[in-house]
Amino acid sequence: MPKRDAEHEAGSAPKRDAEHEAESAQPAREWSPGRELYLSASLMCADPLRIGEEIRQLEDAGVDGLHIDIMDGHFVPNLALSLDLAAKVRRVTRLRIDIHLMVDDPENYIARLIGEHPHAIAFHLQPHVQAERLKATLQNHGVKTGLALTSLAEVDRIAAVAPDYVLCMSVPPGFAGQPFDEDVYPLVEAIHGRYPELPIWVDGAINEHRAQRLGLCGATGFVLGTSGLFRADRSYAESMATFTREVG
Ligand code: S6P
Ligand code: MG
Repeated sequence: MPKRDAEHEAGSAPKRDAEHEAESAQPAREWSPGRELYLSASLMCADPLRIGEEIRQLEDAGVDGLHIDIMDGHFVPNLALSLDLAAKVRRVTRLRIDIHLMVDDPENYIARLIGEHPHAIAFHLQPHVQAERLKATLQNHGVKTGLALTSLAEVDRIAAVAPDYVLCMSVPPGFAGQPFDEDVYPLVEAIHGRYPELPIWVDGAINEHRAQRLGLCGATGFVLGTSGLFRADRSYAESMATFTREVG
């Protein structure tokens, strides 16, 4: 994928429509040239009846990875994609796979997913979760450790886990198609201020306008779902071209 460069510094932002005007005002800082942008397609938003074809189209459109949401119906009141599906997806694509666990017992899920060689697995920290052990398991298998965060109150968890990246939620975990939570802007800024080298990905209701502003706050990765990629008004290729032009 393209890297950010001087073309994308603050001030060269393209015009935006009124709906997004308030959100995209006042960038906090300029792009950091050379930091890799990661655009991952949220597979729970694809058509489950034609998932193989969907993956091929996403590959052709130029996504960097596939984001697989795994839920247990208890940590969040929903079920998304299965362990089985994650394994099968691995066999039909060379794209990076990043898994987002929204489960009570991430250790159990990590044990079952690790053999599929995902690129990364993110989990939400809970009192009973032994993050150090999970991280060691992931590291031993060459899988990046992601820490999922939902609010500023959770930023201190980063020091305890020392993850390879953080996954900042801009919607409450559990469902696609929810409204965007603007509190993610100060969350990303706070993390980037404290840990300037830590990759920050953002998940939930991401469109190109929000991604552009989040990029200025320090985010480098975006999970694309119904707001940015799986849309009726443009193809996957058009969406990716839009993100690359406005964010990349
Ligand atoms: C939510 C999940 C996300 C969604 C994504 C969908 O629990 O972790 O990865 O799949 O937010 O995108 P959108 O644009 O529909 O919110
Ligand atoms: Mg997710």
